[in-house]
Amino acid sequence: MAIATALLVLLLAAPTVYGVQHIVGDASGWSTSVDYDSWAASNTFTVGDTLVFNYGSSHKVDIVNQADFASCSSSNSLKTYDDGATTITLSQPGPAYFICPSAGHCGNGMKLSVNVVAAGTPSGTPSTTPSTPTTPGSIVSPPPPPPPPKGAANTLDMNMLGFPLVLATLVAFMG
Ligand code: CU1
Repeated sequence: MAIATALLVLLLAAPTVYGVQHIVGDASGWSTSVDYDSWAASNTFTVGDTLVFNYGSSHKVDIVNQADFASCSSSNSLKTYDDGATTITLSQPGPAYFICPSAGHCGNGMKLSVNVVAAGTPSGTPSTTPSTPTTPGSIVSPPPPPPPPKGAANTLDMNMLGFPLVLATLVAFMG
């Protein structure tokens, strides 16, 4: 899990040439009794990312508009997939809506809406505030002190532990 998260962070940090693959519902896949609202909330969707729907033969994936998403109607589906392992590329920013058209399934929670952000847009609140202004005369201001070397605290702890040990050893040898 930690490795997966690290990989995801790496992917997100890298220039958005590679889309992130989102497994819808994670291990639960595309099924009833999965909370897709919270699944979507725990993911960030960027243009170029893909959604992977994994499902059994009783299910399908319909791309629908917002109104049909709200009413669980599949009569105007923009697209239907029934291959059991559907990869959909999120090709444009904005909301995207998916439901299962099988009778009663959408009402039982098989509905997913995602908000797709434009590639290159940092997730979270957009920062419109300018960065720290450069003050005139900053040339004469001293450079910031260098950060303490990593592991300095550990070395200190070792010394503090080691000193009594050395003393004890010396005492033992002398006694
Ligand atoms: Cu279904």
